[in-house]
Amino acid sequence: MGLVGGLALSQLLAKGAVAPAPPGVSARVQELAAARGLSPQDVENAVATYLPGGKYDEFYMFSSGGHSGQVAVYGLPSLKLYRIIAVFTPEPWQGWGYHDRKTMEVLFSERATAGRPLSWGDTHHPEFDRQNAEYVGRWLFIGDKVNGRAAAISLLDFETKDIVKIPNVQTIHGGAFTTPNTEYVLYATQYPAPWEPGRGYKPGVTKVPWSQVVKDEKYFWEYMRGALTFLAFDRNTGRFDLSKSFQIEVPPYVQDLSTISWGPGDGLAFVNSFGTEGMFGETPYEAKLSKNDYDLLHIVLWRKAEDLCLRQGRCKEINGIKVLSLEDAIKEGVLFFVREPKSPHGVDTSPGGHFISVGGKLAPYATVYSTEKIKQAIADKKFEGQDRYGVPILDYGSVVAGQVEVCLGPLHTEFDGRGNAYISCFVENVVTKFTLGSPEYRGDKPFTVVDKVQIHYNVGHICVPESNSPNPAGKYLVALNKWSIDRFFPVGPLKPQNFQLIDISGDKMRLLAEVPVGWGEPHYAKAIRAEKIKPLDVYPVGTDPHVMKDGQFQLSSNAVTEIGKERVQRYQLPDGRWVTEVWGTVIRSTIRPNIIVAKKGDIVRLHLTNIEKSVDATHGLAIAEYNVAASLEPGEYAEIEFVADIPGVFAFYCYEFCSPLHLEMVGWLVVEE
Ligand code: CUK
Ligand code: CUA
Repeated sequence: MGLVGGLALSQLLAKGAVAPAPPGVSARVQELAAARGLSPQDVENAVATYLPGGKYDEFYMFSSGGHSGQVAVYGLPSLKLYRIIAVFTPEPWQGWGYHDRKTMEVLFSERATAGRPLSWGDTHHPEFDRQNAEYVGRWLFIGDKVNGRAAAISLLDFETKDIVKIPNVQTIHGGAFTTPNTEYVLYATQYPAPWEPGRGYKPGVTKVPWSQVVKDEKYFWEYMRGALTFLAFDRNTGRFDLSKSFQIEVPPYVQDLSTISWGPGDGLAFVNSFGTEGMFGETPYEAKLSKNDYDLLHIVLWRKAEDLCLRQGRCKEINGIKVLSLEDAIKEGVLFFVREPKSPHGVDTSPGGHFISVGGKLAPYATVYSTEKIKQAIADKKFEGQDRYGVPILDYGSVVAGQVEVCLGPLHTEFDGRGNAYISCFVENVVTKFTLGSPEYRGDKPFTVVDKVQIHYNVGHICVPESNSPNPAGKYLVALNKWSIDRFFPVGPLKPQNFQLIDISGDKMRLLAEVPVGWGEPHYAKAIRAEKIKPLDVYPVGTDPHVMKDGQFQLSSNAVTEIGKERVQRYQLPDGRWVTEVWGTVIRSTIRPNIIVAKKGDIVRLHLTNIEKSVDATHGLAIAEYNVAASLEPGEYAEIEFVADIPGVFAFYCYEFCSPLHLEMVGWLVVEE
């Protein structure tokens, strides 16, 4: 029994020192709380977020993993980590990139790497597919900042289906963001790249005066460019389609976050930028790139650009994608700018599509623009000037709906669907709640700060389920905090980041829970109502989950679906090399065949099918000395290929503990001289 000040709880209760437990809450709860030093608020928070086994969370949250190159899946409100999805970085638990041939293709093909030795990525902004701007939850898109790549993840089996290197860009950041019916996934450049006029950027090929472009202003402005890429995605095959995609050449400012609007803002895409001062010369950039009093928000009429590129043939194909030149983007009225607060890192569309909110980390306010006013200003040609390339700058006063002094270091805005906005404040360590204007907010305090909550520490992005869609579930907000400092068990100098869960259902925000992220780095997260995600439990036996037709996974003709039908064949290729090809099965607790004989130098190709139909009956294949790791979920077919380059006898085994005879699920690879 817990003691408080030397008295047992029952004695305290008897003395009236502790409030009696409410009906249904046992005195034992108070006893436990007292023993563990938990306040009544702690207990309330625990009850608000505790999720017993067998009960499911209300929301799925998908978080980027930064330089881990992966994506993670959490639940809200529990903040439980359910799994990590391998994307740009090999991952052996999922058999991702260790000789499973299809995963090797997704990761390392020419399509994914453009011939560069890339084996990791930097994931930043996950995004769902949409229909009528609402989130669907069948697909998740993400980008690789460091290598300018895009990836598509199926939310049927939570596996990456496609990685494509985006032509003409080196790094990207403002992506993935989807158009209202997933016609395109937008990826905006981060840092500009050397760009040959009319010939774009291609690593190792583009010829411009390299040293001058980073030293000399004149060359920099002439030969460096960014691009906004609208990648078409084919839901039937689960692949991006470059032939139906287009790109808009933009000035060499540093493009940052993006949003694509709907409703009154339909047809508009927005991209933050900073660094309008130019990334040339030896001045420390941190001093130089914030000299201007404002930065330039890009406004893109993407439907117009689509029409010019894909229907009117006005775009030139450069390195495999149709590109609308900067000159034509200006001439045709596709690209405009408007001033935005300094060092912006977030541009977000309100649920009704009426507003765009931008926070600039070096200005203490959020600027809220009206999408209707922006369209009107474009139609009326209300410009206050133009940039050095002639891109018109819209008249600021004509398009701003409100400017709210929110905090120090405002960054990213999310919405609750009740007329309120929430903005993270990196410098002040708070999340600030403020009201929007009419028609989305109906009260008498438009554009007013109404609440603040303290954050621990250095909050980057925030996540309200289904914010940035017409229908946010404004119940919770997760703060993705860069530093945790003293909040958790110390684990060495590399500290985990901190996810903090905030209840936003009432007038006042309430901090409910926090977890050390434990891996990373999460930059941005998107959450969705759980009922929208419909994951597969088992694959139909023989499914090749990397081949998709009409939006469905296909059965492989190489899958063996019955015990006894396994076979081996050895044959010579026209080029003289030999192949040992095996069609096998795995099921508790045998790998068939369990002896595989090849000759040194053979290409060994294993077609393995997990013929289990039970939920969770995953098997794996690990081969000693050969770096093979393949995970075979129930029903899954996989093709494993490697060259038997050293002779000997090598154990192979199932690496997923599957049954009492898991350790007996083993065999031998014999490689003869
Ligand atoms: S992100 Cu890293 S905190 Cu949008 Cu690339 Cu902001
Ligand atoms: Cu199959 Cu362990």
